[in-house]
Amino acid sequence: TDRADDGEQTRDDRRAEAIEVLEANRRDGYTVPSETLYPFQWNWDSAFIAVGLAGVDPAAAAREVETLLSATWPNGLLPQIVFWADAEGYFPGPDEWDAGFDDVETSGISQPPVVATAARRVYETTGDDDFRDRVLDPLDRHLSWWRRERSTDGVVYTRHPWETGMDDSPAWRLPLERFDPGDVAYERADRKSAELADQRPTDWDYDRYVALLRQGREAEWDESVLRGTCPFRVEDVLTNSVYVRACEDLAALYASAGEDASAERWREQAEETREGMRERLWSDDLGLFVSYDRVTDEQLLEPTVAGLVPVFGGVPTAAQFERLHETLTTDFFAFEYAAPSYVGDDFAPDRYWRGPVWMNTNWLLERGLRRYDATDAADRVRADSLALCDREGFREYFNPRSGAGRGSDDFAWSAALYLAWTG
Ligand code: 9WN
Repeated sequence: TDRADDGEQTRDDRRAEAIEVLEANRRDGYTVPSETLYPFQWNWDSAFIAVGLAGVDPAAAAREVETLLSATWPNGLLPQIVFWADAEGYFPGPDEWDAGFDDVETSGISQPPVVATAARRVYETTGDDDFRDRVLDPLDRHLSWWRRERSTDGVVYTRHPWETGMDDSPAWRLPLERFDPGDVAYERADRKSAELADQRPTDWDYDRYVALLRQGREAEWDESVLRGTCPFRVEDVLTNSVYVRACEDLAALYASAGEDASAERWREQAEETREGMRERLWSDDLGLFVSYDRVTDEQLLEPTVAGLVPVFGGVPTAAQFERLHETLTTDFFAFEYAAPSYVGDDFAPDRYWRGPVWMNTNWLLERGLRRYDATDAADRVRADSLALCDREGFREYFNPRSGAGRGSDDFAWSAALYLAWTG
């Protein structure tokens, strides 16, 4: 029992540290992902942060969600970054993006809409009907934007690797190889040290990120133009999984408000996207879901953790889940710590989305596994996640072999999801 007490003590200490990290990173109504690397409000970061805060400081969680939603563009795009205040040391900043509306400066792309799941969690923790009634409209406008501007048959596409949240995923290599970024002049501000350079995307990738950004700016972020001209149009499997879940969560919020017709409409939307994913995003060869290139009409056959995340939206059929579970336990449980972001030939255990374990994808995966009653697998993902943070602190990502912490420290969503898992 001494041992168990020690364990609990460590956990309590870590929870207190997690709360400190979130408080230190808090600004006026929102939380920055990392004070050193990402000094603005990020879309899906804020959503994960609100999920964690819901159990310890629901008022702050509600504010996090509402501050983010207040940056929804008139057309319904919810930006990847909101530049509420000036900050040094990040490229590309507001001038480079030249996007937003009124006096709200933002980037010109979005990110996976975890915000609907966060809003539902805040609502279910607080029971605050006023909060629910305030978020329904912006959530509806945002999820409608994905459907209207970014899909033809319910499966949504992304038009920038940053929009997927998994910037340098090996799955984007083929689509990025296809176009010539030309001579792009810019200065990176995301590598704070020589050591960090090996843990961040390469210059080859960055040239293409910046070229895509400048093409979007040139088109004044007009979706109807970019739909035809943007060279990177990818149906990202993670974004779609999160989108399905977002539609379900919005439906649940509508149902609790007694708006049954709207609830039904969003449940149908979730099902339409699920069906499209089962058909076009499933690879029988890999036993995994994959992303799909809209430009060349082909699957991007790379084994990334994103391909497991459809469980979060209840996407896999029973037969698909059986295969998926096998792939998970064989390939993604093959390292000391689950679940690496990528397990293919270019596996790079320290570099960003090319191998390291991230807390947010682990959380999406763990929640989804529970949905399929895969308790052992879910328990392993949770236990590994907690062990990594217990050992290394709230790092941005972790080497799946050694467990060593990588990227930023005091990283907000790692702290927040630790709270969500241990609350
Ligand atoms: C660009 C903030 C964000 C995360 C992304 C992660 C990283 C940004 C960057 O940091 O991306 O959005 O500058 O590398 O890839 O998932 O939201 O934490």
